[in-house]
Amino acid sequence: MCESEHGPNTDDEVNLIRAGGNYGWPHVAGYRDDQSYAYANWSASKRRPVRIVDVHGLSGRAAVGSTAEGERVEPSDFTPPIQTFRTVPTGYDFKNPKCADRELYYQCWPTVAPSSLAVYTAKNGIPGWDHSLLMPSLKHGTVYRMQLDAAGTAVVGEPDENQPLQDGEPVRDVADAAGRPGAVHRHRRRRQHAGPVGKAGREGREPRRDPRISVRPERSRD
Ligand SMILES: [Ca+2]
Repeated sequence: MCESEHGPNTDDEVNLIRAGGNYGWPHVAGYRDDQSYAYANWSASKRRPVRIVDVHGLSGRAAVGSTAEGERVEPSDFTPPIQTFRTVPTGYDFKNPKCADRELYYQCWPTVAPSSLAVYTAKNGIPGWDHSLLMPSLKHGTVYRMQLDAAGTAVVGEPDENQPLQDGEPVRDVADAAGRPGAVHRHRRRRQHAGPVGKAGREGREPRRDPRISVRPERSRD
């Protein structure tokens, strides 16, 4: 069983889940590499109420201190992810000027914001995609594809980021469509779009049936 998860501001990750495994959180994000992440116990804050600590700006850590990834989890007790996304080196500037308006810097953080994960096994489906993991992104309007090895326990090579959909809006879910080899359902909110990955249909048009990609709208939560 595999799962995808958000990182705090870097290191979205995919894990191969096995019983009893320690996957690190909250002491480790991504790999146990001490890059751009250190655990901060916000509940220990005394000098400043947690509610005003600048969590998003990362400047409130002095109020509670922090521990490096290697301090709390031993290598022998840690199961690393089979893939991480957007690991950045220590010293990375998380305050991208593009997101300075109202200081919404988190919108520019490196995370891709995975929304789900699916195993693609359609042997006669999209060429080259058999035996892959598909991970949609809420931030980049695309579906990341990871090629699995023969045993299905490791990712081979680098993820294929595919071409972003034209509208760049969140992709929430993908799934094999039973009886339609190669089809992928892209669940969206309110709108209906259709087309292969990299080509979005026009808003309001009846979804076009495509041998590779089809769409059904996600139920509105409004
Ligand atoms: Ca790490």
